[in-house]
Amino acid sequence: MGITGKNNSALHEQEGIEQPQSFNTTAAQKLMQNRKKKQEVTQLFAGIRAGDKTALSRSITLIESTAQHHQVLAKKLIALCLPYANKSQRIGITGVPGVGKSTFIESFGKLLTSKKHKVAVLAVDPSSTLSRGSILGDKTRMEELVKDENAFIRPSASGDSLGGVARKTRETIILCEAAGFDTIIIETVGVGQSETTVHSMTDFFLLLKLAGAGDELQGIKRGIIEMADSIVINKADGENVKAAKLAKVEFNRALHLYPAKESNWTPKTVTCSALKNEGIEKVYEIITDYVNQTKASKYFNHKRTEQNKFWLLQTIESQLKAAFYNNPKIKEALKEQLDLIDKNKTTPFEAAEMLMKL
Ligand SMILES: Nc1nc2c(ncn2[C@@H]2O[C@H](COP(=O)(O)OP(=O)(O)OP(=O)(O)O)[C@@H](O)[C@H]2O)c(=O)[nH]1
Ligand SMILES: [Mg+2]
Repeated sequence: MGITGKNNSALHEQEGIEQPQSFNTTAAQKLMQNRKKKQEVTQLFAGIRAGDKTALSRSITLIESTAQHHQVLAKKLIALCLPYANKSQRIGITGVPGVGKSTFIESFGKLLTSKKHKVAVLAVDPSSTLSRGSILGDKTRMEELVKDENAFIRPSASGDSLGGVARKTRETIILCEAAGFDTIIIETVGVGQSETTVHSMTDFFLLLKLAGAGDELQGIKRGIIEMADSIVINKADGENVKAAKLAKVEFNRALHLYPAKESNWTPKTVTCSALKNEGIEKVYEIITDYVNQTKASKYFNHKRTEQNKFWLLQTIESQLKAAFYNNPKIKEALKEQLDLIDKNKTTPFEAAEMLMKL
């Protein structure tokens, strides 16, 4: 064994030196652990600021963890990142399964990186089991973007509630922005409630559509069209081109029936082929126009402030709810009250009042 050999090293400690009795080992261990944790957060933060994608991934995993000690670290990390957040454009993309969201994001993302943007792609998918499946799909459909050094793709946060997934996604946005990503794309499947959630955390909301046979407006929830800042009719290629153009005209006509938006922005309908990489540049122009226009009118920041207020209330609501239902006293009393309702011995209002007083 050479000079670096374990036993010859100057750092090697002799065995058999006992700890003094008065020394509090658990306190010392705790101190060491805390120091280590602090170091971990500092290192992750430094990595994020350096744009290191591995550090970013690890940080997001920390955020997604439900372990109490991870959440403490995650909070510290987010606090460090916050001053560097907010400097991005956040784009929400929705559309029914198979419309081509992932394919579109691949083409659009490549266009963005070719224009020197740094792109982070996140997904909101409330159904955790489904999202596990689509991770594989997305990685193969975003083959080029995955390899792009200026792109970062993170599959859906899984969670048991949309609220939980939403919180994680909002925190992930902050981390990505602190890591220097200037465009955040958030994909969600256009079924259920997740579109509303994504809409409430993005600046620009894009609805991907297909040109269908017959009534173009069938099967689209009115609310989603109202939210859209742009409707992009995808798969406008081959035999589909004609139908897509027709759909574009119909949507444009339909959009005029809606009241003017608070942003003063008139939603634009265009056609594209994500697969053939056609019409993508036009979408980029529309989004750039939107950002310029709303920044000039100050609506851009106004909307973000409103979103923050919304999320503040949302967070309070969910925390109050959790605190209420997790309270052991409430749990027991609630059981009793439900039982009383079964026996027709109380009314829901009386029971609720009684529980709230607790
Ligand atoms: N012809 C044509 N096919 C396309 C186009 N865009 C996507 N596709 C195809 O449509 C299928 C679905 O595309 P995806 O990008 O996975 O769709 P998605 O909306 O992400 O689907 P989910 O993640 O399941 O919701 C794939 O087979 C794509 O190759 C397009 O512009 N033209
Ligand atoms: Mg997809």
